[in-house]
This record gives sequence, structure tokens and C-alpha cells, in this order.
Amino acid sequence: MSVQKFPTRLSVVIAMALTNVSLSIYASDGVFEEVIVVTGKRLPVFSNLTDMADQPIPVTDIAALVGQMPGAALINNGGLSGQVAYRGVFGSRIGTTLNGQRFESGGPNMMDPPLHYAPPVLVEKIEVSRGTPGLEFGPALVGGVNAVLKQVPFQATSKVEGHYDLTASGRGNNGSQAVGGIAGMANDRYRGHMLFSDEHGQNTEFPAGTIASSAFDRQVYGLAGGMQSGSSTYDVEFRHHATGPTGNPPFGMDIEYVDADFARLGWASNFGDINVTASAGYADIAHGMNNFALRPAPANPALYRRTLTDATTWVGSVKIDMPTAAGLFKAGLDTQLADKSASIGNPNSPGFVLQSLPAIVLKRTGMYLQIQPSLNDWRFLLGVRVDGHNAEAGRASTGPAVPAMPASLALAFNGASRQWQATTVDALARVWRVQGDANWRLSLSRRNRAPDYVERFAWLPTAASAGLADGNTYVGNQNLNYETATTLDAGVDLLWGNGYVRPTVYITGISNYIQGIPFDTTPGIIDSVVEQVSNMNGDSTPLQFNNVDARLYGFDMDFGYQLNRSLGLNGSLTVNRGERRDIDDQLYRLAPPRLMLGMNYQRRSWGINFKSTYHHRQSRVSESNSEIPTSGYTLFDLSSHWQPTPDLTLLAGIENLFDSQYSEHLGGYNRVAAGDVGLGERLPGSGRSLFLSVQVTR
Ligand SMILES: [Cu+2]
Repeated sequence: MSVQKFPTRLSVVIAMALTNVSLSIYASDGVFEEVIVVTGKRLPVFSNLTDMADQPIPVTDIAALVGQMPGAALINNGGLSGQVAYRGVFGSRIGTTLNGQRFESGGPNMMDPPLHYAPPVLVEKIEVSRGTPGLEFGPALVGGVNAVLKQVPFQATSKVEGHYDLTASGRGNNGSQAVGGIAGMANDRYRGHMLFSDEHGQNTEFPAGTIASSAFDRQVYGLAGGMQSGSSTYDVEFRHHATGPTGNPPFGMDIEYVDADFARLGWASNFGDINVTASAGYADIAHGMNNFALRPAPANPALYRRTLTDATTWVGSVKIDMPTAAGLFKAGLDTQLADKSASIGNPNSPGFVLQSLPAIVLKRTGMYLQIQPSLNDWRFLLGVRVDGHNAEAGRASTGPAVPAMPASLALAFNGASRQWQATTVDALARVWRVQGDANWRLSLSRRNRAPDYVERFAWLPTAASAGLADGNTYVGNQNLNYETATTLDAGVDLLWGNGYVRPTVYITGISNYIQGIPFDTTPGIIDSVVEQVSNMNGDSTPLQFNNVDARLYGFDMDFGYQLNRSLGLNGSLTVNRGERRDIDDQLYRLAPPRLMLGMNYQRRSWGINFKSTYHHRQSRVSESNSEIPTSGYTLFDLSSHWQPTPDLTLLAGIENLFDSQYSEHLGGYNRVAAGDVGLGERLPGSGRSLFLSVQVTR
């Protein structure tokens, strides 16, 4: 396996800095994108490609890999439940697609965030927008991530050739194994492959013991193919995902199963200078979670909980681009229709059923127009995007064994309109300029996010909050407005001689930022049904999602210097801040400042990497989310790779070399009454781990 960590092997960039190849990348709007190549194969390196081949450390969750990038971090909600944090936000504020396909996660607490469906052994590369993504990406408030799965490419001739890309890897710490990859055939007209992956691991160890409920289990298999004829290309893919019992220590329940089917059809053609693409996608996710199978069951049989959820998403898009006298013109139309539901039960009491998110229907249709003029060596991009949103909930029902108070909340919910619609307008303006070895870039955007179904429709106070994992009980708010973010970011990519440095500063103002605030003006005094029900669930001070105002700002950069042919230094620095503007408080779950420094020694067929990562303490915490500060720590990793033949890559190394005990600030608090972490304590990070990986490709 050759999933490898940031930062980069941009040393190659240095050699290419003045070639036409790199300049042409900087001349396109690709300058606003970062591509993480997740493969041991050496690829042609363009200046915005981050080739990981020198820092190979396999990850269990691909979100952990994206989290290594400048500006990014990992929200660790469980072994397979990682969310990407980027420039101060996470969750649905970051748009995420898989092979360009958008879909809704199955669980209201995001046990299955979008990248849950991209097992690392199947991922070819990850495209991460540097700042606000382009308008064709679709709605996204702050960042955009697209995971691209491996595929067998079309060949140059009509001769049919076989191809495979298989990886097996293991880690010592949790005895985990991952095997998987693709195998198929292709010629110049047809391509087809099978894909599979199988991953499982035991509980994670840290220096003082074991983290209970941190085991995982996931299988994926599928088929994909394509055809090209004349100026048209067609492609089709199908995948089935089966996640088995997988722990979520910072949540009140663990994954029992996730069963999902994905299908996608694509078409691309060109008519002279005009390129047209169209796609249709389907995702159907069934998910169950409980608080008794993987973790110790409650002593009281009445407190057993099992929640079943469903999410079906249909998407479609048509895009066109064409050169005009004023520059490249792009336009497109995309639409999404999702049906979602969640129902809470107790296997010991069949009459105890609450439809906590009943028959939710989310619809969105958007279109965008964009033009890319240029003036001398200045490049511009101007675009606008309009989306119509519609959200609707069905009627909530409760079983006969449900107490009167929650039942009365369901009645009140059924009496409300349960319907929302809005039109949002996004705008994007970019300017960049290639000037010798410096590539200047500036981007100004206005982006929107519609409230998710939990924020709007959760009538029952529960801890489900799209993965906030702050221990609070949340209730939805039908009067929520959509969030609007205005972002200005500016940066420069400097490439000279044997070095490079790529700093960016940004500021984002978010109006109507959705945040849990005390349910009423008398928090702690239980004088409402919501507070009574929440109190029954163990939290006398529930929060309700509301629109507030927030501000994010920060600075990130990566840098490197090649000392000689073999020895290179590189690193990155990330500083993100987030504050409420309406009250004096910090935003919740902001990663502390982080400095990574790496050294790599590279020979023709092998290399060694040493990396240190300093995480500062985080004392800027959110009082509103009862967030606890964490102290700083430094971790050291050692890794090596050996490529005896072009088809074979071996990796070996040690993560957390000195077996340090530490708590990731974004890791959440333990809610499992077992193992060696106390209830409510910050979850520790993984202890020392040996890893090994073999990848064969052909
Ligand atoms: Cu779940």
C-alpha cells in the first residue's frame, strides 16, 4: 500500500519550475487546487501535484491523509469516521465528492462522512481546493475535496492489455490489515476493472493501555468500465460498501453496519471546440448503530438504543465549456434529490420507537456561469452560481412505549409546516499572475450552505449533531437561515533554485453561522418540554441550532529546500483562528497551530524519511460547546520505501517513534465505559506503531 503523508516531494517541482509544463499549470485555474497522489507509482510531476512517494505512511482513513495538508486537520470521530477540517471548519461546510459524485451521508451524526466511502487502498488521488472551490464543484462553504478512485486507463493501441494495482498493508499497533485494489483490461476503445478492498483492525493502543471501541471492519467491491468512440467517452461504475462493527469512542453509539450501493454514469464529448459532459449518480445508504454491541451494554435494559437510518441520493449534471474571444467560458446545471430518515429504538422494548428524522426530502438544483479572461500575464476568473433549495420533513410518529413528553414533541413537530425553501447566490472572482518564479494568486468568494437535516428538523433532543461530539444534546430549528461566507484569500507560490515556499493568508466572515446556543433564556432551569426530555437523556442544558455570526482567519504555507541530489528538507505551517462575532467566544474544534518539518534521503530505488510534527497547545476553546483546552506535543515518524522494480513498492516505518502519549485537540471525549480511557476524558492519540506495505502494479 502506498498511501503516503504530506508534506511533499515538491523537490521535483524545483527542477521543473521554469519549464513550460509547470508554467502551463500555473496559467490555468489549477493553481487553486492541490492534488495528493496516493500511489507508489512515480507519476509525471506537475507543479500542483503533491507526490507522496517520499513520505510513505499508510493511513486507515483517507481523511487522515487530507488532514496533513497545510490548512487542514483531521476530526477523529472513530477509525472510519474521520472528517476533514480545513481552514477552521469541518463537516458539511466542506464539500466532498467521490469520483465527482455528491451524496448524503447515512447517519445524522456522520459516522459515515463522505470519505468513509473511499478506502485508502482504492484511492488514486485526492483533489483539494486551495481555499474556496470552483463553482462547477457545486455548493461548498469553505473548502472542497474530491477523492478519485483507481481505474484501468485506456491504452494507446487496439491490443488488449491487462492491468492490476494491488496493495496489502498492516499495522502493529491495532493488528490491522488492509488488502485491496483493482484488476482489469483495456485497449484504446474499452476499459474495465473489478475493485475490492477488505480492511479490519482491533482496538488502538496508546502508551497507558487500550482505547475501547476503536476497532473497525470495512469491505468494498465493485465494477467499472468505459468506452471511447470518436470524440465521445462513456463510463459506468458500481460499488457496494459493507462496513461492519466499527467503534466511535466520542459518540454515544458505535457503527453496527453501513450497507451502501453507489452507481454512476458519465458521458463526455466534444463538438469542435465545445466540450460537453453529463453524469448521473445514485447512492443508497442503510446504516445501523447501537450502544450495546461493541461497547459495554447499559446495565438498565431500558437504556439500550439502536438507531436505523437511510439515505438515498440521486444526482445529475450537465456541463459545457468553450473558448471564446473573452476567454474560456463554462456553464453547467446540476441537481440533487435526497431522501433521508432516522428512527431510534430499543431492542428490549419493541414499542419504544421514535422517528427522530421522519421522511426528510432535500432537493437542490443549481446552475453556474463562468468566464476566464486574461490580460497580458494576468489571468482572471469571474463566475456566479445560483441554487434553489427545498427541504421537507414528513410526520414524526412515536411508539406506544415512548413516554408522554417526547410524544408531545412529535405532535408539536407534526403541527408545524416542516417545509423550507430558499435561493442562494454564490459568486467567485479570482486573479493570478505568473511572474518569473513567483505565482501570485488572489481569490474573493461568496458561498452559501443550506442547513443540514439535523440542524433544521431534529425535533427530539439527542446528541446527534453531524459529528460535533461535544457531549451536548441538540435540537433542530425550523427557522434557520442558510449560512453565507465571504472569503478573501491571497498567496504566492515562490519557486527558486533549490527551494520553494507557498504561503497563503485568508479571512472568512460567515453570517448566519449555524451554532448550538442555549435552548432558552433560562438555561439550567428546566421549564420546557425540550429541556425535560433532554434532561431525561442526561443533559439538562440542551442546545438549539441557531444563526449567529462568525469570523475565521489564518495563515498556512508549505516549503522545501533540496540540499543536494539525495537530501531534501520540507515542511508546512498551519495557523487557523475562529471566533464568534456576536459574543466573545471562540469557534468549536479548531485545530491548534501545527508545524511539520521533514527530512528525506532519496537514492535511486529507495529512500528514508524522518518527520516531526509539533502541535501547539490549544487554549482558544469554545465555551458554548463546553470545549476543554489541550496541551501541545511533538510526534516523530520514520518511514522508508524501496522500489526494487517499477512494479513493486515496499514501505516500512514507525509512527510515533517515541511512543508519546498525547491528546489530539480534535479527537473528542471518550464515551465508552471500558478500556483504559476514563469516561469524559479526552481521547488519546495512537501509540507507537510499526507499519508494512506491499504494492504491486502492472
Ligand atoms: Cu450512526
